[in-house]
Amino acid sequence: MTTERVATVVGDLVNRINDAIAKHEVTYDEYRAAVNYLIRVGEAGEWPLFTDVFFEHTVEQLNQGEGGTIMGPYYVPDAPWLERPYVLPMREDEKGDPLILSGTVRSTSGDPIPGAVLDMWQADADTNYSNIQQEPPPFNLRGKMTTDENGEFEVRTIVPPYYHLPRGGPMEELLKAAGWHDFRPGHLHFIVSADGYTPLTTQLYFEGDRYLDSDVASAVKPELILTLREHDSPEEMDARGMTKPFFTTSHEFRLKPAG
Ligand code: MBD
Ligand code: FE
Repeated sequence: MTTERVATVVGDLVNRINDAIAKHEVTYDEYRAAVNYLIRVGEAGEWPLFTDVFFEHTVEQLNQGEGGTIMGPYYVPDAPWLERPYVLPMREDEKGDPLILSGTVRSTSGDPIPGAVLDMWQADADTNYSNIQQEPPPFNLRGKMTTDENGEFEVRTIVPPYYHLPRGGPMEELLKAAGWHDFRPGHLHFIVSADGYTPLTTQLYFEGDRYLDSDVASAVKPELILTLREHDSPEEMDARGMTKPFFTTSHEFRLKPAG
């Protein structure tokens, strides 16, 4: 970043914070509480959470636009490459309704993209992310896969129920102090990439989720909402080798040519 860019953006940010302080006649006690709070956000390692919840959506809108949304704080590189038929790594007794997500990766002009990479991650049914929270084993519900010669993929996982941010730290403290909830709709995260295309970071949500219209991270877009079909007949379960009722849905990802 150039000196001019830093001075322009940071200067504007500082002015706007000073304006808010003046407008609301912030007291010394409030100022000191705020400074102490910001220090604790850092000590708790919650800066990625804090910034992604409050600000990433604006950066994302400016830089990705339609079909994308925020990455959030819990992406981990080096997730395992999966083998077909794709199943996200999970515990034998993984909680949650089984989900089979199928779909296609296409260019924005509509051509299917064979060999596109989907790097996928999600929380478990208790809102824990592997490699972040203690409970799930490493790389649980994280994996990489590719599209076939028709640009298609299919992966089995679980439907993540609606989600709350990690609790017990400064983020929860602030949301409670403001009387705001800490929920996001249930979601699946993806980075979709292919040679010659700009990688797409996005998330998929589920129709009917109670937090679609009030995501604490402001990251829901209508084109990212999946419709689930339930399959609960013995015939359907047999055909898919499933031992309990499951859901299916599909989605089309669109990548912009690089450049
Ligand atoms: C998440 O899981 C998430 O996806 C976002 C955007 C913010 C906090 C936690
Ligand atoms: Fe998430």
